[in-house]
Order: sequence, then structure tokens, then C-alpha cells
Amino acid sequence: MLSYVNKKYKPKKTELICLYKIIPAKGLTLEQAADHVAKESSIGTWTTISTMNPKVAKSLKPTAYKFDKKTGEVKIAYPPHLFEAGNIPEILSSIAGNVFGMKAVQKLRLQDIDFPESIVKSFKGPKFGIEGIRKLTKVKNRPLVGTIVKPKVGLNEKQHAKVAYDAWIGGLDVVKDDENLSSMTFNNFDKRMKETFKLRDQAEKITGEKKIYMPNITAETDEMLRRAKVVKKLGGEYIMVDILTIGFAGLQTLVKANLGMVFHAHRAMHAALTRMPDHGISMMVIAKVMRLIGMDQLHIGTANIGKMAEVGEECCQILRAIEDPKAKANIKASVLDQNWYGLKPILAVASGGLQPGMIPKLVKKMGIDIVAQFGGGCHGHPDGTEAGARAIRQATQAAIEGISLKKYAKNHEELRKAIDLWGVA
Ligand code: CAP
Ligand code: MG
Repeated sequence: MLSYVNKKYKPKKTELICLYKIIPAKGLTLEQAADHVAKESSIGTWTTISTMNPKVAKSLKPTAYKFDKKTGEVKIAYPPHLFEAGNIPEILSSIAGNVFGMKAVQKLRLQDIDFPESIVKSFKGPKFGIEGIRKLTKVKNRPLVGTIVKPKVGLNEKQHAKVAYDAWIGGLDVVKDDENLSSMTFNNFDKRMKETFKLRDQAEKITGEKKIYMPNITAETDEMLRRAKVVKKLGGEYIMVDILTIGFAGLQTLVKANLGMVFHAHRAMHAALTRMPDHGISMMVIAKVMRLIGMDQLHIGTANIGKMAEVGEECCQILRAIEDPKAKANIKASVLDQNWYGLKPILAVASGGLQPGMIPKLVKKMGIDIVAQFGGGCHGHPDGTEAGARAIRQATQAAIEGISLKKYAKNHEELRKAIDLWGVA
């Protein structure tokens, strides 16, 4: 008996809606598999139980109501009291927990979630968002441009600081630690902060521009809080976290600490969940959760331009969901266009395999409300980091002025050398 399926059901505005893509186990219909998903993600189990009572069923039972036989996509509406408002771990343990392992599905992907007002308003959302970041960095009407200190790890504190300095002097706005740099035997966190902020302050004086350092504080939660305070004491405004490896609870603790710092959200490990088009959890779901929790800027991909694999056009759909649908009206909405009830937008970060010759195409596809980051595409420049930084700023200027890179490179040597080496995308 398909007790969780009702194709005539009209979901209530107060309900949380999930869009799942389901490939049923052999011998099961899409409806039967969806019935299992709805059951296992809420109040049921594999068999009827004597302890179930009609009150529980009435108030907490979800309904699978929309089926697309072609795509296997199913919408399930969940009563809001099934979830603890403000508690991301619990919400995901429900709708993104056991269901992926059930034998009733061959494959299952949680494509999208539409959160009801009661859940959205139980979170603070981003403290700065796009407007706050532009105000802090004083960067208007162009993408923020940055680099990641490379090699990923291995430099000592002074060498690290010098690479950052060269990037800032060359014109980049932001410099971040790589996702796997924390506090190593060869590069102690506190010493790296002292050395790097010293040179950040010098670079600001020399260039007259605001320069941002985004230190990776990824560690155990108490240690992350300590490291954030070290950064703040040295005049740092940003902290970077690896959102999946520190976990949703760690993130919520950091936000609750009200540090007054900008959160840069790196998504290392995400592809273990997001990469397969038929199984896992989409980056759209992770991005929406990050806006609820309160990340200010988030890696979302490069619209298929850089080195990382992406699922279809999800990157641009995510851009619309985390920034501002009106501003991205030319981008097809995600199936569940979220109402954010006033939560600030997140600034998208495009990174991974980018080089200056890709900037016009990147801006064309993603717009200027992005942070564009270049690791190899900066430090791999034939004349080194500072020249790589100059080439990135030159390519960005050309892109926003609508001048072809080849033309602009005629009297910008650093850009010319970059596109001679890597070409124009
Ligand atoms: C980029 C990067 C970033 C990726 C993360 C790296 O370096 O520092 O971590 O961008 O991917 O380690 O690969 P390169 P995503 O510029 O040298 O590629 O942004 O897709 O999460
Ligand atoms: Mg990296």
C-alpha cells in the first residue's frame, strides 16, 4: 500500500519540499521507491509497526506528490514539525540520511530543497553578503580577483607571506591559504599569520588598495575559534573554512560565535557527494544550506570553464539561487526557486584551473558578482607571481571594458605573456 504517495496532494506553503531523482531498485515502480524514500526520511521503516499512532502519522507524514517518469524526479512535501528549526545536522539526517543506502533505490540524488519561511527564519544567514564584501574590500563594478598561495603546502611562514605579498603588489584583491594548509610542522599557523599580515599591511600602504588575506582556520572547533581570534587581533577581516570537512555543526558553532568576520567557504570533498548526476547530493543543496548557515562567499565552480567537473549547468543555477534571481534573470531557475525572506545573498567564488585568458568568458557566463581565483593561473606566469597578478588585473579590466584580450595585450606585456602561454578561452 503506497501510504506516502498522493498525486492529487497540494503541498502547503509551510512545508519543506525536496526534489529527489530516483532510480528504483529492480522490480519496483518509481512510486513504490518514492514511498520508501518518504517513509525512511521521516517516521516510517521497512514494515508497519505497532507503536505507530494516528496522531504521529497525521502530523508528521510527508507526501510524495509529483512524479516525472522521464527524469525520475519526484517531489516530496514534508511537514515543518518533522524538523528542528535552526538545526542543519538534524534536517539533513532526515532528508539526506539513510535514504541513500536503501535497497529500494538503485540510485538516489537529492537535487534541490525549498525551505519554508519557518525554517529560513530560524537561521541568521550571511552577515556581510555581496554588499558587505564590496564595501569592505572597496571593489566595485568588477569581479574580486585573487590567488591561492602555491605550492598548496610546503612553504615556511616567511616564504608563504612573500608569495602573498607579490600577489597583492601585482594587484590582486584577495589571497587565500589552500584547502589543505592549516598548521604544519613546516608552517605554524600563528607564525604564518604574523608574517603574512605584516606584509599585507605593507602591500596596502604601497598600492593604496585594500588587501584581503583569507587564512584557512580548518581544525577542531575550539581551535578554529582560537585561530579566528588570532586573525582578528592582527587586523584580519576574513576566515576561510573547509565547510564539509569541519562539518555542519562546526560551521554553526563558528557562526554562533558572532566573530564579525567574513566567512570564505571552501567546499573540498563536495565532489564525493555532488559529482554523480544520478546519486548523491547536488551542490545546489549544499549552497542553499550554506546561505542559511551564514557563509558570505562560497566556491560554486567555474561554469564548466576551469579544471573541475560539473553537472550540466548547475553552477549557473546555483549562482542564481545564492545571489539574486532578479540580477540573474537570464539564468534558468532551479526547479525550486527559494524565497530567502530577506537573508543576504552569498558572493560566488569561481576557482579551479583558471588563467587570465579565461576571464572574459567567465565574466560573460557568471557576471561580475564573483571572486575569481587563480592558483596555477597566477604563480605559473613565465615572469612569476607579481606578473601573473598583473596579467589577471589586466584581463579583468579588458573584460569589463569589452576590449579583446589580444588587443589589450598589445600594450600590456604581462597579459601578452600569459595568453602566449595559456591562450584565450
Ligand atoms: C585552485 C584550488 C582550489 C580549487 C577548488 C585547488 O587552484 O586552490 O582549491 O579551485 O575547487 O587547490 O585546486 P588552481 P572548487 O587555480 O591552481 O586550480 O573551487 O571547484 O571547489
Ligand atoms: Mg585549493
